[in-house]
Amino acid sequence: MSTLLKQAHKDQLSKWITPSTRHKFTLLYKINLDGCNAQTFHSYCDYKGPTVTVLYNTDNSVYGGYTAASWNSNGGFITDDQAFLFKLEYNGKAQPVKFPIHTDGNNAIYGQDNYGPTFGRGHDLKCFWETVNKTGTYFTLNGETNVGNTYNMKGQDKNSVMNGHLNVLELEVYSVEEYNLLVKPWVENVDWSRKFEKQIKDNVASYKPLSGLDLQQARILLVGQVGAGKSSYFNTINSIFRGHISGQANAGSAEHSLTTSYRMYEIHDGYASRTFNFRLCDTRGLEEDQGLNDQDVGYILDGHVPDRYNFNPAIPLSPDAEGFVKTPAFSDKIHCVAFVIDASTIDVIPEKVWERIKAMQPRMNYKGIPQVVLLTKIDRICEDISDDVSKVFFSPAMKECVDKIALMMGLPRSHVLPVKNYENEIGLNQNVTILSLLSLRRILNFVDDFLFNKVDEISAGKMQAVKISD
Ligand SMILES: Nc1nc2c(ncn2[C@@H]2O[C@H](COP(=O)(O)OP(=O)(O)OP(=O)(O)O)[C@@H](O)[C@H]2O)c(=O)[nH]1
Ligand SMILES: [Mg+2]
Repeated sequence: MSTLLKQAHKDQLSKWITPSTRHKFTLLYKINLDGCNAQTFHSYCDYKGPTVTVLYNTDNSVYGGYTAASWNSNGGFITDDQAFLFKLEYNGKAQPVKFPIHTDGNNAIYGQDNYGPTFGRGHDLKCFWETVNKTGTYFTLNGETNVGNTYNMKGQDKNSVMNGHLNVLELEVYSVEEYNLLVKPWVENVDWSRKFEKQIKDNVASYKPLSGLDLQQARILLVGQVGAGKSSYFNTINSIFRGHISGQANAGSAEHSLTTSYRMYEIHDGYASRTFNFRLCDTRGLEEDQGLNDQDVGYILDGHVPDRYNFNPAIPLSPDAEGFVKTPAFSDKIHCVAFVIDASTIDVIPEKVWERIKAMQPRMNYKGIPQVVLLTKIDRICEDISDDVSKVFFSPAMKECVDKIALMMGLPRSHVLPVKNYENEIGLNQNVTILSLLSLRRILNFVDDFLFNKVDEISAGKMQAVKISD
């Protein structure tokens, strides 16, 4: 489940709240996740400072209200001369309009335990009260839309903002905080120059796995939730070396995983036949009730799964499957795992998907396989990064996200690698390229750590053998 507030919405709201100031939006409450219940809303949103409530209706209109005051459940009106109602989209088209509160700021919001978010006396926008159950794909909210009482609607009415109804697909409440970019980056020594881009590109292109292990190509496994950006990561790296945007792997949005077969992608040096000494192994996405499971991952880690193996949710992978590699060599195995996690959805990843991710880790730990997190879609969590990817290590929102994921995954922060995949671009961008290659170079360093350990293990084994034969 993802959050619906787009970066363009955040930028617009940010301008309305305080122009020329950056704001961070943190999801507090979401009816599809938490249930549409007034007490639940208050338990998540009371005393949280400024918040924005956003409704997404069945006609693709997006609207809501902002208040700089905290919600409470005391049963009275709250004054706030900064509050406003707004519309962002109407029938799927951007139509941003701010509806400010009348000057005294009285009756801005109403805080009562059995009322959901409620704006204005009368009420201009009372989203719901008590509990509303979902009917089919949407919620028929039981609130009121008597707009124009407390907020200046600038000639608009409930039809031109809310399509005259309260049938919503989603309602989200975000806390809003001002923030500034950090003065000092939290990752240092990253140079965003053309020279550095070339250097790191050469570095990755000339990567060779440690000798003595009969390994030509290191295998990096991409695993993660449906739509996290696994295939897009391969496309991004592939594009960089192709010299233009490429969509070799099928990427996009779908209810279930778009990638259905296991692919061990090679990267070519431009259009030459030479391929690099690593492969990116793309998998089917994890879902609550289907998709890759712990046992499939075990087979992949051990090198049993052939390229292009088609995952069938109805038939679990077994040694009887066609092409199953019965006696895999070390070169068939996985040498580093990259958990691909969408930075913009970390607060709404379903519990079951987390459980699936976490369940894979003990197996990897036991085998000593290094794990990293590729934190994708970072352009969606911070407006500065969306404008300019080189701001990534100056962004407090990004740092907080990295810290959170590191904690959730039980990995050091240095294993969490932010990336912005190529997705809507039509040409390569130096900063996007540098950040992607930084992540890949880190991964290859982790592969080397694993290989060094393997070599140590082999020589320790030989020593042991010599001792025994002595
Ligand atoms: N804004 C943004 N969108 C991204 C990024 N990475 C991927 N996307 C988009 O996210 C959607 C899903 O990406 P995919 O690469 O298909 O995700 P996947 O993990 O391979 O998904 P499945 O194969 O379905 O499990 C696509 O529409 C991508 O364009 C990113 O860094 N930023
Ligand atoms: Mg995919």
